[in-house]
Parts: sequence; C-alpha cells; structure tokens
Amino acid sequence: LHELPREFNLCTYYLDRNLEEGRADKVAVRVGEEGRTYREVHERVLRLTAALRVGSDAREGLRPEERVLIVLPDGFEFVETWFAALRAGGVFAMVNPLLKAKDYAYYLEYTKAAVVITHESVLPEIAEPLKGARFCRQVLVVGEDAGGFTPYEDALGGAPSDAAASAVEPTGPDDLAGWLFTSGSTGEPKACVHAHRDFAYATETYALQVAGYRESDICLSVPKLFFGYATGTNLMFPFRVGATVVLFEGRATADEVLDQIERHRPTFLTGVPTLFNNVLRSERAAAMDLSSLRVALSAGEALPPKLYVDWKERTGVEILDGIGSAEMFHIYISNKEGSVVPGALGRLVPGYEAQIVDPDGNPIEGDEPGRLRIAGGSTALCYWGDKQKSNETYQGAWCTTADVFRRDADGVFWYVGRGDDLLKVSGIWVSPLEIENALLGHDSVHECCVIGREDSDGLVKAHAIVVCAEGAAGCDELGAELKAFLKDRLAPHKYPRSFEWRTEALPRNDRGKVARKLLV
Ligand code: 3SK
Repeated sequence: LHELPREFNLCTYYLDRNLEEGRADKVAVRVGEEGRTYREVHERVLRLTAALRVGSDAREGLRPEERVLIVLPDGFEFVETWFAALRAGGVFAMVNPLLKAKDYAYYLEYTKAAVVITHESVLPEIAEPLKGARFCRQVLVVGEDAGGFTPYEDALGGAPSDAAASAVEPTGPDDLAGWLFTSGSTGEPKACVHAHRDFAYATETYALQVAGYRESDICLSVPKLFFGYATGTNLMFPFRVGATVVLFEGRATADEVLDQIERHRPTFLTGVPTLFNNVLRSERAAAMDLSSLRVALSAGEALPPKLYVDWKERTGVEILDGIGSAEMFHIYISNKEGSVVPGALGRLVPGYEAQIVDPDGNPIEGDEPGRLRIAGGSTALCYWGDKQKSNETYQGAWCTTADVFRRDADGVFWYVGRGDDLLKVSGIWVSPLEIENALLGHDSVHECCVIGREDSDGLVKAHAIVVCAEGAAGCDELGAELKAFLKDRLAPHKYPRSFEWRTEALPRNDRGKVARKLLV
C-alpha cells in the first residue's frame, strides 16, 4: 500500500473520488425502484455534515473524535450518515436496529455517543434509553414520526449551505474513524477501535486484489450494513471502485434475496452459508435465472464443502470463502477465483502475515493445528475500555485470534474451530466443524451443530443437534443411519454418540452465526 497523504479522510477516499473520477451521474445506491447518483449522495452527505456540525435545539454540534451511533436499517440514510460522520471528523459506531432497550442503554453509555442517528421503527426500544443518555446532544430520526426528536430531513433542510460547514475535516490516516463491535464468547460487546488507514488498507488489499471489485459491479448483501463484513463488501469496497450498491430493509430471507436478484440483477453477492443453503433448497431458485452473478463471498462461519460444490454446480459461480474479524476490520485469509479449495479458507490476503502458535505462543512448525495470529495494516488499536483484553489480543503488530487453524504445505489454511468450541474426546482434540461437515454430506441433514456432552460415565462425547431436510424425520433409525454413514468418513472417537432432532432452524446471532452458547 502506498504511503497515505498527511491529510486523509475516508469520506474523500471512498465518496469524493467518484466525482473527481467522472462518475458523478452514475447510480451509486439503489433501494427498491429508486436510484441515487454519486452526485446526489455526495450532495446530501455535505448537508448532513453541516447539520451534524451545527447541532440542534441550541445544543453544540459534533466535534472531531466524538462518536456517532448509527442505529439504522439499510437504506440511503445509512450511507449518508456513515460518510457524514467521517467527513465531520467523527467516529462511526454501528449497531443492529432490531435490538432491545437494555442493549441500546448499554451502547449509549459505552460509546458516550454525542450524536445518535436512528429510525422511527427503532423508537419503541431506543426512545427511553435516549432520554437517559448522559452524553448525547443530538438525535436525528429518519421517518415520518420522529417521536419528539429532530426529524432527519428537517436537519438536512436547515443545514447551513456555506462550503466551510460541509468541508472535510483534515484528519490524518492515524486519526480515529470507526468502532466495530465484537460480541466475543462472554460478556458485553466491546468495540475494536480503528483508524482511517485501517479501512483503506483492507480495501486496497482484500477488496481490490482478492475479491476483485469492478466499476461495472452491482453489489447485493445478505448481512446488513451495521455488520463490518457488509460495511466493507456492500458500502466501502463498491464505492472505492465506483460500482452500484443495492440495499433493502428487513430480513434477508431466501425469498427476499431472490426478489432483489430478480429486480436488480447483481453481479456481486455477499452471503453467509445459511443463505446459500436456503437458496439452493428453494424451488423458486431452481427455476430462476441467476446468471447475472459473477462473484459470491462467504464469511462469518464455515462454508461446508458440499454447499460450495452444489452452489458452483447450480450457478457456475465460485463462492470465495474467507475469514475476517472486527479486530482486523475485514478478511485476511481467503479463497480467490480460480484457485478455490473447497472446505479450506484459502491463502493469506496480500499484505497480511500469519503464525500458528502453541498455547505458550510459540510458532508451530509443519501442518499441526494451533491458534492463529495475524498481522497486517488494518489491525485495530485496542478494545475500547478493556486494557486486559487488549493486551491479551494485540501484541505489537500481531493480533491473536481465538481460532484454531492448520496450514498445509501449499500455504492453504484449514479452519479447525474456535479454541473454546473444540472438544477433547478420549484425550484427543476433536473439531466439531469436521463432524458437522461430514453430517451435512447426508441428504437428510439440513443444518447441524455438534457440541460436547457428558455420557453416563461423565466422559465428553460428540452430541449432534440436527435439523432434518424436507421429507426426513429425526428418529432412532435415522440416528443409526447417520452413525453408519459417518463411520466411513470419521475416526471412531469422532462420530456423535447421541443425536437431538430439531424442527426449527438453529438459533443464530445477528451476524448469521449459529449461537452455540444457546445450544450447549
Ligand atoms: O466477524 C466476522 O465474521 C467478519 C467477517 C468478515 C469481515 C469482517 C468481519 C467482522
């Protein structure tokens, strides 16, 4: 990555560049039937920047380095808010608009956000916490009924129009730009604190050199923009190359995603394994034209190899599975078009280094599994307000993850599992993921999750929670059939000793990952 200039702001880097490079009249964002050009998005971002700076109700506006809490569904306003916060020198923090009052009370206190931008649909949960928010000076609400707070459109309409009010704050590459939340396996969510340069680094490496975004792309995402994975793939990366972004409100069911594909003919799909699975099993998708797709990305949880193969057979498109994290902002190990290894996570993204280490932190030789440590120019500075966790995770340029990997002789990384999910069976470490992938090879299994459960002798054994495919039913006979099926595929200590049948989808968190904590 070239040296960044002394003055560097992500709003200029992602948005203004499109005007400078002749794309002002190109559609930047589509929501339903409406499309807005880069010029139109830019114009509204300037007005919002000015509005944030002046403040409302005679209260002081946003100052550089203060947090702007974004609690919005996907739509034009999310994009505008994200850019305006940065342009004014603020720090974005994004949370799910479907949370409960107690969650918002936590985020308001933890971020000490000076500005909150939300939507009328969130008011039933966020209104009370906002009244008690000690640090918040400005609340803008998108929608018809602002519930006594400032209507978003009024703030834009009343913003000063002089150039100084909407000028880009002359931040530097190392100034703070955004917080990305990580839920971790225990405790309250914590924010990984990132500077402007971190986001540009991952864009120039992963987005341009691995995912391969193009100006002609039309991008659609299953995860919502508040999740860093999608903020990258469906906002930052497409804007970097002047592509078009499609956004929609509401849940990304298979049907909704197929509607969006039919209407917008996307070339670039950001997905998660469950969605690929649900689309493949949908009768509607079987009869649909999916030929607009050029690239599909997967992250967030492991992509079963069978799913990769079935999807490729059906669409002709390879899914580029990768692993990323809020700590590193985005994906640092990924498959690449033309060299995908089904079941593996691929190779290091250019610009990143990795070590696989033993429990004492010493690098492991050969292809033995161990904890992954990663270094690269997008590493967060710290976890906000948690020195101990920061010290445990960030050591100089290195970020130690909770993920266990092995690297084969070709430099390909294989995910073994999260350190805290691995099971010790008969004294040997067992990866639940390996068992899950084997189970998914059976036609009767739609979804599954393997956890450790003590048997009557108090010994930990693999226990499988299975959601059956349509037409199959969980029963002792199916359990016996699955055990027989796995015997040819797994070592004897690995296959599940017990099964539990579910008729409903497995519980997932708001990023689409199976909520294992709720199953153990
Ligand atoms: O947390 C994740 O799974 C993730 C994946 C890809 C990019 C970014 C993130 C946070």
